[in-house]
Amino acid sequence: MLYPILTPSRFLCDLSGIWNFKLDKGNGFEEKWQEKPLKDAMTMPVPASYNDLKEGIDFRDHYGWVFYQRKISLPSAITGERVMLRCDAVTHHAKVYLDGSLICEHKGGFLPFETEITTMMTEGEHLLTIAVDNVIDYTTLPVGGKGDMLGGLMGGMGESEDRKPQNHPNFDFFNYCGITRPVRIYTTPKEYIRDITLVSEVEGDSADISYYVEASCSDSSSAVETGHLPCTVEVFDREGNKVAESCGQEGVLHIEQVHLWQPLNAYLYQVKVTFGKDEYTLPYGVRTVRVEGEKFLINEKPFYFKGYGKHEDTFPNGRGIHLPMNTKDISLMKWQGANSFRTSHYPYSEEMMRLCDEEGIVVIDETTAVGVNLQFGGGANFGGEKIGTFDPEHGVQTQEHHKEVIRDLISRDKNYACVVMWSIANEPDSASEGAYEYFKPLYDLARELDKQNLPRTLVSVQMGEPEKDCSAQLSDVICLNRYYGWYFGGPDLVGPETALRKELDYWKKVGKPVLFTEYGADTVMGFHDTTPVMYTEEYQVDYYKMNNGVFDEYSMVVGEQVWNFADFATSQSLLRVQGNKKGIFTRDRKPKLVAHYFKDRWKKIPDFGYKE
Ligand code: GCB
Repeated sequence: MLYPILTPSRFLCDLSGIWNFKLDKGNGFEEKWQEKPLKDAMTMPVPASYNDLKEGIDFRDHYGWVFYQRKISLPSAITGERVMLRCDAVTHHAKVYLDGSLICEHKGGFLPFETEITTMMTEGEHLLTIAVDNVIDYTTLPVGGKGDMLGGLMGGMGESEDRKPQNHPNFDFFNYCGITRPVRIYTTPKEYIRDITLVSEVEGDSADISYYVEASCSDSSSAVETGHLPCTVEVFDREGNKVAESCGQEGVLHIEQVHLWQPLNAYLYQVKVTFGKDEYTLPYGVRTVRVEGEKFLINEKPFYFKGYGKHEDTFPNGRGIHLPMNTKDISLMKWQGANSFRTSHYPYSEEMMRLCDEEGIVVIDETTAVGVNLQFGGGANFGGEKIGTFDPEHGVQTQEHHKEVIRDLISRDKNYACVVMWSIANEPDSASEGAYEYFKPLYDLARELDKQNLPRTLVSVQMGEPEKDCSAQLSDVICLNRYYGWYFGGPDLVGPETALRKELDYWKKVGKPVLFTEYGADTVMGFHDTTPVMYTEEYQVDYYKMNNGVFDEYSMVVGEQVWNFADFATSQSLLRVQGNKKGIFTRDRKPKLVAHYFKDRWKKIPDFGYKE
């Protein structure tokens, strides 16, 4: 799916601003709120998560639907064009109405969807309503559980009679929701470019970019392929010189003396596609990625990942897009010598992906599959009984939706040079019965859809036995979330060090690259002690020194992504002190002691060839 931009053939209008808003306590659809202006509405900015923007726990933890509404109209200058309404992310389930009629529905809170509104946008004002549901359960991604995921103690309690319905995230981040990324109207000519796919091969100092342009004509609902209009593709370098050109909807663009996209040294070409009257320009970096034995190769050189697991999490935006914070985060990463992050635990905004392409930040792109693990909360997710995550009757029912998410993610992100690996899931129950059968088709799907054949992984949880984890068979890179010295063994660091070595001895035999995608210790900024006790800044430093020392002993460890870049909001629980405090930076991006330790370490570790 193409990112919406303004071009000589495309008009673009951002509907960001203050919308009308109302919580639905259960009567919204019955009273047909979508049909008329909302009564007693409150104000709400779009895009943003709504939860932290008004006061009170009932507002913050609202369960179910909310309604957003505004009027829209179009300038007469665009009459005759195809008009699209695009929502970049609505968390988690959206029903979109125009003048009271349902025009589209979408499940999943972190990927874009769009619908054509050409014929409905007649002259004058129209009422746009977006109803948003935040309910998560065993059919959604992320997964909602039936008890508290952190507390084995609390796990079995589930819903008591006198509790009002509420979400129980089976994951450790606050269930922020609403219209979290821009809503836009854009136009195209009637015959238009529907999608562009680019795949690079590099040989010596030249590159061949294979391209595929999908084009459609919008008159028919079945979007007929059109081969009759001229299609040209031109590539321009940074200075605006044309360096390659081709005709037809499919072909190869040859670039001599190619400038490669390199981590922390990005180079983007502009690929301009013209199809009939339609024109679209895509920034594009040429680079290659592959795994060979124990190595992760970018542009054929062994890369070492230094960086983070992150969240899209700021105050008071929640998960709402925050362009200045994205820019600041990348600046802080560069200050420290970091070169990469994982989009834990959902796809990030397209603006962030474009920024990473520009800035040369390497990205592991993760789906929304977090919580596909019913062993959390002591495994007591079903009336106190333990049930298998992939139990056909009582387990998760997410596989079909999981496929949709993989399809939409690859369709959205396939051309970004920054994306070097697909993460199919975070901490699923991948060592349990049924896991291989659940995941094998998903890995196959990713391989089939991604013409670049990027490596695939799943990020594995410490609870499972490594020997049984299906990621050993399925993943191209073994990604480990490990908490030796925190959840496992803390405050002792000696026993955990031995245990970590023992585990790595096992992975060494598997013969694939190993990447630590999470390790960390909660640390409250300002807590200090001469004896480094848990939660102090000193303990966090010692914890990382121990773990990093062990990683350095193993040649197949190709990177360290710390958990987490910054402190972030979570559901309330006995283990969370106003959120998760494992940040290397605080939520407002002030460095903890350990940020300086990592700066020192990462500045000394080269991006390429660290363990040669
Ligand atoms: C994990 C999860 C992450 C949590 C983290 C923690 O393994 O992947 O979402 O926030 O642990 O801090 O417990």
